[in-house]
Amino acid sequence: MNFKKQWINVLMFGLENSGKSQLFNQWSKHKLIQTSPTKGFAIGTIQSENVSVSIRDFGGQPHLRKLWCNYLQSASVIFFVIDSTQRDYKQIQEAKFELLNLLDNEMIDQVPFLVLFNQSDLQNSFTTEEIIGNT
Ligand SMILES: Nc1nc2c(ncn2[C@@H]2O[C@H](COP(=O)(O)OP(=O)(O)OP(=O)(O)O)[C@@H](O)[C@H]2O)c(=O)[nH]1
Ligand SMILES: [Mg+2]
Repeated sequence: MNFKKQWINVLMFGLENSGKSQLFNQWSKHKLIQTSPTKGFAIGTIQSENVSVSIRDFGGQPHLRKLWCNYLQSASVIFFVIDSTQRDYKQIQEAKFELLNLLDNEMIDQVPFLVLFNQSDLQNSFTTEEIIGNT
């Protein structure tokens, strides 16, 4: 049978240090590499016979966040990564602000949107319920 190849564009957003690049490296390069803050975005592709998944890992520093909206039009799926060790209430509020800001954009009304709570291996991490309950 001759299947047409499917193309999927995954966009990864989230505040700086939430762990986007670490996840990106594991998915696209299958290894743990020491990361440094992402400037702009990195791009990687995972290929299978019928599907090609392109992953864009965006920088999350404040001055880079305004660039995110320029790429929403191409999104098939959006991942929003949150550092679940953030004990600082302000940081969680900031993540919530950016997440709601994205969800407000009608360009992604029909786009699946996954929120990933990361760094949960660390002892001082909140549970998902605690984060949702506190914001
Ligand atoms: N323990 C632990 N550390 C993590 C995890 N994910 C990321 N880190 C560490 O957190 C730091 C920041 O990770 P990055 O992946 O560079 O964060 P980022 O979201 O890409 O940051 P920006 O590129 O600035 O937006 C690094 O020192 C990572 O090694 C995790 O799941 N567990
Ligand atoms: Mg990064």
